[in-house]
Amino acid sequence: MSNQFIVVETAGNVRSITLNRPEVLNSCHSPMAAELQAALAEAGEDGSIRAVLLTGAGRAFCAGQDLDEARPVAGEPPRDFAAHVRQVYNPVVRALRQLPKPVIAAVNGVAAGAGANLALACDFVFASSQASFIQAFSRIGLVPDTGGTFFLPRLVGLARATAMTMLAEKVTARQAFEYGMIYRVVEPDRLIPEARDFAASLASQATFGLGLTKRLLNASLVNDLDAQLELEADLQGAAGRSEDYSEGVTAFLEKRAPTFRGS
Ligand code: LHQ
Repeated sequence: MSNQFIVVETAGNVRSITLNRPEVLNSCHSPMAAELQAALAEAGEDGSIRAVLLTGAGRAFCAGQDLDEARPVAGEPPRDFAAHVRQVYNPVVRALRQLPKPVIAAVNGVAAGAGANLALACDFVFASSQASFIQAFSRIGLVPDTGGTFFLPRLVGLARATAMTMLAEKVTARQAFEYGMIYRVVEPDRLIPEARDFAASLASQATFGLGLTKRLLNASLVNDLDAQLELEADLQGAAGRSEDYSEGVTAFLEKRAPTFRGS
């Protein structure tokens, strides 16, 4: 599929997706969201892809919903934002979390509203030291979406999540790192090279097991201990039947580096 609002590239086993509407800070309108949904689905289906990198073109990562698309129109009833969130944002969050391979966000600049929460739904968040995260929703009378009220309290605790969502203050990349919201802060010119190297390195790991680990971590956010122990047992069973386990343990015993195929 040819894309107008995102750029999709493949290098080795890594699929890069770049949000590409820099003139509006990569804010998300329905056509861009449709392209993103399709690109994530393709990355999931393509067995040669073993890590995904998500970033933004220009000076921003993503400024959330394109407010021009969402503006009220005089004389017309209010837009159905519930339907919009279900069609546009929820599928993207589900795709990011259900993709059985790691997703790395390289947050190159401001990430606001749904754009901030898009980043937080990824497995690893690298951020430029000049990036920032703004739960901008309350500034315009809306509530957080795109999984923000699920991930943020779990990442930073209820007190900080309350302040971020109700006050909509800018959180710098360094603060985000200190709060445990993101994985790494990188100098701006090193962001993409480091995130790419990291993604390539992850893509050479035991991808099948990483996918199962992601399932476990997802489930841990809602399961009780017994349910989680059961799931760990089930998925360890699956991991133990994988080619990667066979290779990993053989390589260990032969005192050599493993060559994982990701299955
Ligand atoms: C934009 C946007 C934008 C359009 C910058 N839209 N043009 C779900 C369901 C349904 C409806 C609503 O929303 C949602 C989920 C959400 O995401 S709600 C939250 C939506 N996002 C925001 O409220 C953030 C709005 N943007 C900002 O507050 C600022 O632009 C930030 C803080 C991100 C960056 O500020 P600056 O660095 O000062 O840049 P700027 O404001 O000058 O923006 C540059 C251009 O980008 C500008 O256009 P212009 O033609 O003047 O150069 C902005 O209008 C445009 N832009 N965000 N979301």
